[in-house]
Amino acid sequence: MKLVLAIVNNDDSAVAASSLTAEGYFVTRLSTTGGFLMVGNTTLLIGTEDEGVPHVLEILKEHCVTRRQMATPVTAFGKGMKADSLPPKVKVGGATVFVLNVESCEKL
Ligand code: 2BA
Repeated sequence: MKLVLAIVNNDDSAVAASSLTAEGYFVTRLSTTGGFLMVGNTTLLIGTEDEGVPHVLEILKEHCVTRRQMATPVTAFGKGMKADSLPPKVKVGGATVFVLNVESCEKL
């Protein structure tokens, strides 16, 4: 069994989660915050059998869009960066996905 952990844009998370659910996957949505931009994103947890992973990745790819997002002054100055040293925008997403081995999954 695997745990797919996918960090996605808030705007894509509802449609991605409902498409996964409609295809029979079990999904948990966590509200998370990116350490770089310091804005909200969503982390989806999807526990699935190994053979489900490629399909899960396909669904995420279909619904999670790459965006260019402003690096805000808060982001920069919190790190001691100067405004003129900033890239004006960074490329974010579609999804950052980690696939982890699961030792066991119990529903008690
Ligand atoms: P953030 O940390 O807010 O990062 C947003 C975007 O800023 C990243 O997009 C990347 O383009 C850029 N970025 C992040 N850290 C950077 C750094 N140290 N130097 C230069 N540019 C940097 P994505 O790579 O698509 O990541 C989107 C979100 O996924 C991240 O939001 C973070 O919440 C998560 N993430 C991405 N890679 C991760 C990793 N290796 N471990 C944990 N979380 C990760």
